[in-house]
Amino acid sequence: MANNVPVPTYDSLDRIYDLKSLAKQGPRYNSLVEKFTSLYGRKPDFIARSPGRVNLIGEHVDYSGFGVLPMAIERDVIIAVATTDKDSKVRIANTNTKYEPREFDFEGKDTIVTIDSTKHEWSNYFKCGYKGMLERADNLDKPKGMYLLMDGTVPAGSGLSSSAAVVCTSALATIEANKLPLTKQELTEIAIVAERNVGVNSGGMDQSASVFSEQQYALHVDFVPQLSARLVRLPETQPPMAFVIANTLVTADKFVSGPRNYNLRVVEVRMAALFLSKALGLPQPVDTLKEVYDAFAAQQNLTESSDVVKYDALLDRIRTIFPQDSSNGEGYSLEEVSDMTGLPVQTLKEKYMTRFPVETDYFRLIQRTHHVLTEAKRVVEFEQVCTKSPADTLEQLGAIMNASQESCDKFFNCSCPEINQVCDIARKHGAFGARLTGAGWGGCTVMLTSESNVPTLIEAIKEGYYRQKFPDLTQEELEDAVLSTKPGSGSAVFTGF
Ligand code: NG1
Ligand code: MG
Repeated sequence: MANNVPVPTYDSLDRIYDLKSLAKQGPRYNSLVEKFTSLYGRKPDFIARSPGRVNLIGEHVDYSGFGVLPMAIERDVIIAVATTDKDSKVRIANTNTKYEPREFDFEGKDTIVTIDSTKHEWSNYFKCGYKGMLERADNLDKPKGMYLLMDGTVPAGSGLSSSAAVVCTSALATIEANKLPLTKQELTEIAIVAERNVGVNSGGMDQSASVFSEQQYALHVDFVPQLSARLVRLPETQPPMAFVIANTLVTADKFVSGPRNYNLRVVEVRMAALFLSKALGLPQPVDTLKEVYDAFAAQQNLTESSDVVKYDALLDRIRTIFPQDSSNGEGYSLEEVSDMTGLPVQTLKEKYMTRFPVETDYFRLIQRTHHVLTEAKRVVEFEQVCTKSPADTLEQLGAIMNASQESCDKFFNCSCPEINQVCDIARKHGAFGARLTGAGWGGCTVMLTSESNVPTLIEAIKEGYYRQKFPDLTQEELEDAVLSTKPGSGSAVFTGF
């Protein structure tokens, strides 16, 4: 089989794909090429690929303007593509027969293609990438017709960003089919905007991780002053490290429970930023805790100091700055927030609670601020341990992940009993650290362990969690629920088969 592995001859984005991981995927690529050939009666011209991602550290800090540290996982989306000059039709099929084949036409340079975001339709995600790319291609009157076959291994709806993987792959397939001269930076920017066509206000972490990641590296993604990403090498540890991802299978739909969780958190951290800018006497009122952090550092002449020093100074300073609430530590009422920020209740409602619905009696500004600042500091510390790579790297990284989980649970209240249970099992079976990843309130956990302990850890979670709580899962469902992964490489194109 090894000889059959498609050998990448070039990569439109100036990247050489690592042959080791390709060899592992060889049979899957071969099978995709075979299926494609029998479906369309011709061989594909190339295969485009983009992976899913997991966030290693930095939870619920992105919308406060702080950087995060995700990595690509090995699970991915691959699309085999053949092009034609005869028409500008797109025919798309999926190896998973659950997703029926679709066909659509290029609708001209203005519309490109209509996307009905009210329908939960798999091909919409392909259309997003296609449309996003062709909107950029000014002097392309007639795009190539395309024959496509998609194969995805990122479990859908599990917090591993299968959506970004599809959109990035389809955008890449469209670039390559039409030989558009674009960089990875442009691919990422377009994919971020494009995904909004399916009605999700996506932030940028997912697409950046899917496009830019490299094997052995995590990716530090910053959001201000603009989106930027930088590779962070994961150390070669002794024993070698591995990550395990386990889905609690508890679904927390942001659209349903958002008013009490995700959307409310976004509001709480913004209210906290506004209050702190006044209480600290900063030059102007600000909207995010990152702006508070920067302005406070400037005020204290700490601009040249290290991030850790700045975080500690701010955390120390705000320890006594919040007033007592009248609810015994439950949080502030809207009236209290009004007193603290100087904004009338009506203005608060308009500013924070109209665009996205929010339902709550109390706003827990102290706890949320504490989480965000300590978590942002943990991103810095995690990166420092990776760079310095001390003898006890695994223990140190694990401790940071555990501290993140505790903070998410106690201060940000975004964990849930099932996440806590899976993390407990993991720590008892050889995980150095375990935490929720993504928004929380269900969804996935990520744990750090040694490569050799992966089978033991996975078996312990199957036995202690899934077999008790979800005894009816099929083998395939189990394989999608708990999986081991290493930092994988990002978007790439393969040709030459
Ligand atoms: P998930 O649940 O992985 O999609 C969400 C947000 C992220 C970030 C995390 C919490 C979306 C699309 N994603 O991630 O931007 O805020 O929660 O760290 O809303
Ligand atoms: Mg998504």
